[in-house]
Amino acid sequence: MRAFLFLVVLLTSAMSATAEPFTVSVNASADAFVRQLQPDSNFGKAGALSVSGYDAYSYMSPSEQVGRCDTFMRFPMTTLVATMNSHFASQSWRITDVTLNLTETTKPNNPIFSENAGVFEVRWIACGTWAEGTGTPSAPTADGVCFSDEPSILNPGADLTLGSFASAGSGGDYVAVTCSLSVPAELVQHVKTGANLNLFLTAVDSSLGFTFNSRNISGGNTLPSLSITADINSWPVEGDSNLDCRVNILDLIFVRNRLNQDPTSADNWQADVNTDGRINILDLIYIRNRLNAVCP
Ligand SMILES: [Ca+2]
Ligand SMILES: [Ca+2]
Ligand SMILES: [Ca+2]
Repeated sequence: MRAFLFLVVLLTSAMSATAEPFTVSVNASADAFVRQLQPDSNFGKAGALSVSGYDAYSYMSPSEQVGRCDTFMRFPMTTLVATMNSHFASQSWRITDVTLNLTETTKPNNPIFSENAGVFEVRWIACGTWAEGTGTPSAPTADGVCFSDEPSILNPGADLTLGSFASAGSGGDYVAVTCSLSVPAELVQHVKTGANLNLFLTAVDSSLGFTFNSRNISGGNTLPSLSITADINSWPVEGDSNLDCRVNILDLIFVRNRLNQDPTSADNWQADVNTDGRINILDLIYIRNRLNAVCP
């Protein structure tokens, strides 16, 4: 009997142990920069991407104004979500960190590129229909996204900023620029659907000249990637938002006090009991349908 009890304790502690955070990285499936001074040109096949401000000047030809350049990037989420689902054996996981990994290059091989320290913004955009195109700085095309498309792609009412980040602008070849993005509930929900994630990078500082590797760069250089880290959601019993092993009025109060808050912040994940990336009436209903449940 004593041995049996010991086994039960062992099993219980194994089941309640927190899973280790798990990270999956994906490379971009499309990327392209656009340039204000060549508003109808596409550069989707260039080996570099560029984010520069209006006052940026050419790295190779310092008297030549480069002007504003913005960058579009697309990351596929289908395989990432499948990998997470497989790793965590269910949909019951939460995203704790999203990082954009870029590699600055300080010897861009074309006068269209600039190199100067400054700050840029990373924005998640709702529009996913832009085309990468096949143009290069020496042979621009019209078969993909270009600067004049921006008004039809960007949507201030739906796009969300994910933070601002600094580029050093110098310091040698191939400097890693790691952008730890904010993770709003809308982003979590979007990623979990497996839909592509589309990002837009634009200068905050007008003198910024940030040139970095695109997915098209050759020679074994580091490609742009997005890393997503997730952890398992672990309730002792389904609907037990305050983790006290019983589903009751206290769990409803716990959720009510966090309604519409960001589920990735602090212990708010506990309130998203139906794991859909939002804290709302559906979580209250989820708990109501499980009232009086207790830990097994
Ligand atoms: Ca590209
Ligand atoms: Ca409870
Ligand atoms: Ca929810």
